[in-house]
Formats: sequence, structure tokens, C-alpha cells
Amino acid sequence: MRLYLGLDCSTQSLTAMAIAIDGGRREVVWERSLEFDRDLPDYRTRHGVLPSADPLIAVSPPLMWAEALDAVLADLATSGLDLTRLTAIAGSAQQHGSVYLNQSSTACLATLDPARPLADQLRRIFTRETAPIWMDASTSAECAEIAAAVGGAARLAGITGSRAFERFTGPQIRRVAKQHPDAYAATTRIDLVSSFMASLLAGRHAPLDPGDASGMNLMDLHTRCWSREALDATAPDLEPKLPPIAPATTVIGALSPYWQTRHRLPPAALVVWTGDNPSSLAGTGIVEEGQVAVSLGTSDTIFGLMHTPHVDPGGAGHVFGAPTGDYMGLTCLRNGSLARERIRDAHGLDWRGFSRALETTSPGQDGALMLPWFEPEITPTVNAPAVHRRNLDAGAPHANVRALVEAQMMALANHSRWMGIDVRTIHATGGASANRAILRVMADVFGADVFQCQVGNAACLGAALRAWHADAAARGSTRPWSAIVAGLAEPIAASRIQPDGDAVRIYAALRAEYARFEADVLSRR
Ligand code: XUL
Repeated sequence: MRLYLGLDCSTQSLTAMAIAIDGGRREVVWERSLEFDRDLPDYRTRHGVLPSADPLIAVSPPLMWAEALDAVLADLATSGLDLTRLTAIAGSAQQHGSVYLNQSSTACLATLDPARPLADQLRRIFTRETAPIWMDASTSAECAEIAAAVGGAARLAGITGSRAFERFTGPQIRRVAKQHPDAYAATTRIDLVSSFMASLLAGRHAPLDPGDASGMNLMDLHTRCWSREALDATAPDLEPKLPPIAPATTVIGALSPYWQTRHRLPPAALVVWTGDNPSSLAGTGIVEEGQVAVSLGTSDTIFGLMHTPHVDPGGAGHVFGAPTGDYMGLTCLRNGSLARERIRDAHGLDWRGFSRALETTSPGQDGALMLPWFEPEITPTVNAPAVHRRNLDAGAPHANVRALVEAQMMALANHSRWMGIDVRTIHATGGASANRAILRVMADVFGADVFQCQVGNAACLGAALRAWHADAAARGSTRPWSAIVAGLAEPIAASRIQPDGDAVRIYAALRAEYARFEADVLSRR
């Protein structure tokens, strides 16, 4: 029997999951989640983000992620699992966030004192104490500058898989270089959240995988190397500050002596980390073209596998590297779970009341529509947040719940058409995928069968499966991805929600109406 550990450092929490693989048996044997706001209150985050008066700014403290890692691995040490069996560890993290480290970070990582907490020892390694994260929308000027320098949005998308997006790391780095030139000059390593966490475990600077590196507007999607053009358009002397890019199966070393002594963990193989969406692709069992998953988390995302990359001509979507070595198409809505919470709280409901609202209202509600841009939106780009309603009374609790969920599903469906996938089945994951009333709206809007997954946290499961896959590959096994995901990252057959014919017809018309409403409001801004 071998144990594999997956970690996921998301916006609001750090989760760890151990899976046991024993011949044909595969099982989740341990899971622990630490919520940043609740469990590390000293960092004063709200939903994992530091409060900001400017709605376009979103930053988090990297020290908080480090402290969370120390706490979760302390729990693993006392889990009762036979940790001599722990063979490999991989992880995933919220995409795009950037951590700025100085020269002292190299020695610091290599000489951590196991007698002392991790976070205490890292205080001096940052050139910026905060990390801009994926919710940041403050870099429109830098996006325009980078696009202009490479010859336009379409050209940048052709090289990197996406036009310039505010939250992507390249524009974020450009902003730091412009606004804080001294800090930028003193920065010797710019990590993504994924490579930062992997570096803490490895005791030395870790590489990036192509899945996460493709969320930066800096990687050439076709060669999986840094693009000279994109680097030059972004900031001076950038390449030496970036981690190398390594294939998703790379074993980057062993768990460092710090963790072995501090939490009595074995020298397990450490696999390069990736972004939460590429990891969720594995964790929802999407290993063939044509399959699609929807993740309902802090962000709502829809993604599918692509053998050959084709970028969104409309500029809304992204192409990232996939853990299988292929590509993945992805569309991301920022107003996901926090928007659902906003509507729930505004109308004094709990989640049960939220579900009841969906169950007691009818599809389409005679043309009631909402554009739920509570916060700046990614798809479509909306930097000045505002909620727009049509044929909808803002004070009607049930109608607003339905209009919100319908808006989220219609936006996901409309803005993912570019992937060219005839969506027949959807694997649903993320916290809100437990809510079958929400999944009923998803099935009807997409006209597709929706399945719940056996393991709720697909990003974390995907990380554990990546650990297994890379370890198997390192041992010379050619186990295909379809065999890795079988049995754990599979949809539950009995959870199927079939679309209702009448509702599908209503939504076919309403989706067109929604697109017109969205275009109309955007044209008036
Ligand atoms: C994807 C994106 C979000 C974050 C959330 O491009 O920005 O899904 O990865 O953690």
C-alpha cells in the first residue's frame, strides 16, 4: 500500500488529502481543511483576501499560506496514518497570484530550523509583503501596454493562450515593476502561489508546471518555454527572476529535512505543483476531449481538455497546459460563490432557503434577468462593479436567487462556446456542486446531463492523483491517465441530473436574450 498526499492552497482555505493505493484499491483515507479567516485570524483576511478600499485591488499575505502549510502538515503527523507509506506529494494553488522573494530566500529555504515555526523564519524573504491574487483587477493599463508591445491582443493570445487579463501574472509583475522599482530590482524570484508552496516543501526554489505557467501571459504555449516577446513586453530583466518551467510529471526532489524533523514525515517525492484548475481537470476525471467540468467555487469555471490548442477568438477564454501534457480550455467567472452568498445574505436565507427558492420558482421567470457583477467581473471584463436587473424586483428573494444562478450558468454556457465542445455531460465540482437545485439549473441551461463527483474537492484530489501518476512514471510505469482517474475521480452514476426538455427550450431563448442584455449594458458603460 502506498499513500499519496495532495494539497490545495485556494483563495479561502488550504486543504490536504491523502489517498491510499493498494493494488486495485484506491481510497481517500484522510482529509483536513484549514480556513484562513477562521483558523488564522491574525492575518485579518476576509474570504482569504486582505480588505481594500479599492475594489480593483486584491492581495493576500503569503506568510499566511506558509503558516497554514505548517499547521496542516502538523495535523498529518498526528493523523494516525502509517506515514512511512507516504510516497509522493503534489499540490495545486489558486492561479495567477505572484510572490516576490529577495536574495536571502535561497539560503533561508535551505536552512529552515525544524524547532521553529515556518512563518516566523520567512519574514525577511519577501520584497513585497503581499501577493496580488487572481481577484485583482487593477492592471488594465499594464494589459494594454503589454498587448500593444507584442502587436495586439490576438497576437498575445496566439503566443500565450490568452489575451492580457488583469489578474494574469505578467500584467501584475509589470505593475509592481512600474510602481515599486526598488522592490522589483531587489526581487530575485517571482513565484506563483503553486511554486511558492512547493519551494517551502522542497527547501529550495521549485519550478512551475506548464499548466500554471500558462496563466501568466508569459509562456509560449507551443514550446512551453518563456516567450522572449512576452518577457520583453512585460518588465526588464524578468527571465532570471522566473522559475524554470518543468513538465507536469517532474519530481523536483524530496520533502526537505525541515519537514522530516519537524513533523516526522518521510522523504517523500515532491512533484511539481500546478494551478487549481489544471488540477481539477485531473480531479474530475477529464482526460478525454469532449468531456467538460464545471467548478463552482470562489470562482466559477468551466473547462475541458484539448489535444491541440485553439484560442478563443472573442478573447474571453484561456488555453492552459493540462496535467496530461495536453491543453485545456477554460472560462472563469469571478462572481461565483461570493455572489451566491451576497444574494443569500441580502434576503436573509440559509442554504436550505436558497435551494427552496430555486425549487419553488420556474425556469426563465418570464424573462427576469440579472447581471450579477457584485465584484469586478472577469468574464466579460467589468471593472466597475454593479448589479443590473431586468424584469426583476430587487426585493424579491426567491426570484433573485433564481435569476442569479441562471445568470451564472448562462454566462458559463455562452462564454465557453468558443471551446467548440458539444456539451453532453458535465462533471460538477466545488462547494456548490453539493447543491442539486443549482445543478438542475446547470443541466437545463446547458441541455446536458450533470453528474456530481465522488470526491468533492477536485483540485485536492487531482493533486493526490498527480502525485501518484508522477511517482508511477518515475518508477517506469506507463499507466495511462484514464487508469489513474478510474475509481476515484469519476462521476457518481446515480447522481445524474437529466435536462428537462421544456426548460432547455426556455433557456435556449433566454441565453440569447441574456447575451443581448449583457452586450447592451456593456455598450452603455
Ligand atoms: C482561473 C482563475 C481562478 C483561480 C481561483 O483563471 O483565475 O479560477 O484559479 O483559484
